[in-house]
Amino acid sequence: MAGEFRFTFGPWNIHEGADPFGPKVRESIEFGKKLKLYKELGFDGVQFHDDDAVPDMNKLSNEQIVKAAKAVKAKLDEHGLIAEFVAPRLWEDPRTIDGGYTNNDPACRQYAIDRSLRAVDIANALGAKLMVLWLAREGTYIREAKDSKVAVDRIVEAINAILVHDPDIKIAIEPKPNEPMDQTYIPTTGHALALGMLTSDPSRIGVNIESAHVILAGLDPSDEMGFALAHNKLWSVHLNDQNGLKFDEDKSFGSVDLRRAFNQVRILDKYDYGKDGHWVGLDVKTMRTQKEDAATKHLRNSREIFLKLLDLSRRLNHSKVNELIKARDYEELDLLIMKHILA
Ligand code: XLS
Ligand code: MG
Repeated sequence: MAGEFRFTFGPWNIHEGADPFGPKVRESIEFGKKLKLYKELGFDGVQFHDDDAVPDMNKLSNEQIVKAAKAVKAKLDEHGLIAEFVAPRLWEDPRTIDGGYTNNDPACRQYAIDRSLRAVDIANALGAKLMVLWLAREGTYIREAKDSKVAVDRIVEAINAILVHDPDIKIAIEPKPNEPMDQTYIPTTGHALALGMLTSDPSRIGVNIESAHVILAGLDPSDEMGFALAHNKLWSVHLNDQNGLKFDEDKSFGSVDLRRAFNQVRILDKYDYGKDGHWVGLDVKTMRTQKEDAATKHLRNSREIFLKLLDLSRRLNHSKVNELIKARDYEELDLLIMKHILA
C-alpha cells in the first residue's frame, strides 16, 4: 500500500543566514509571518524548540510558560497546522556551556533537566505527543574532560525524569556524531536505541534520523532508517543533504546525492513510514547567498524532490530488481538504478 506523507519543518529552517564567520544577511521574520508560509509551501506540521514557542522562557514562571504555549496552539489552529514535536534547547544558556545532562556541575545538570520538563509542558500545551532530544553538547572536546560511562548514566537519569514527568510523552533522540562537540556520546541510531534500553521505559524511546548527521558519522541514511524501522523506532526524520565530512550543512534534500536521497525515500515508502502518524521533517537551511524574498526555496525544493523521488521509487521495475538480485548481477542493477534516476 502506497503511504501518504505529511511534511514539517521548524521555524529555525527559515533563518537569517549568520554563520560563525559573518553576521546575519537577512532580516528576521517574526514567527506569526512564518506560520503563514507553511501551507503555501505545502507543509502541515510545525516542529518546535521550546523557546521557538515560548521565547525567553527562562524568565517566566511555569504557569506563564504554559499560558504562552497555549496562545501559540491557538495560532496553529487558526492556520490549520499541527505541532509535531518540541525539543528543549539545551545549548545556548550559560549553564549549558559544557553540556546539559552531562555537565560536570550538578547545578547545571539540574537546570538542563528542569528546562526539559518545561519543554514537555510546552509540548502538552501545543498538543504535541513527541519530544525530540538533539543532545547538542552532550560530549567532549577532549576525552579527559568527562567520564563517558558516567555521561551515559546521566543522560539516562535525565530521560527518566522526563518519562516520569509525563507518562504519555514519547522521546525521539536525534543522534549526531559531532558539532558543536568534537565527539558526542550518542552519535548514531544504534547508540540512541541502546540508550533507550537503559531507561525506565524503553517503549517510549525512539529516534529522529537526520540525513546530514548520519553522513557525518560516515554512514548511510537509508541503512540507519532501516535499522530503526526494524526496531519500530523511526518516529521522525530530518531529511536534508551534506557534502562530505565537514560542518553540518543542512543542504536541500537530494541536492548533493540524488541516489542517496532516492534510497531514503524508497525505504520510507517501502515500510509505509507515516502509517502511525509520523511526519517527514525537512531540516534544511537555505544558502547564505539567498536574498530575503527567496529564502524559502530550499523548503519548497526539498519537498518537491521528495515527491519526485517517491514517484520514481514507485515506478521502479521491482521484478527486474528482484531478478538481478537473484542472479547476483549487481553491475546490471547498478546501471538500472542509475538509468532510472536519470530518466
Ligand atoms: C541540529 C539539529 C537541530 C534539531 C532540533 O543539528 O538538527 O536542528 O533537529 O533540535
Ligand atoms: Mg535536525
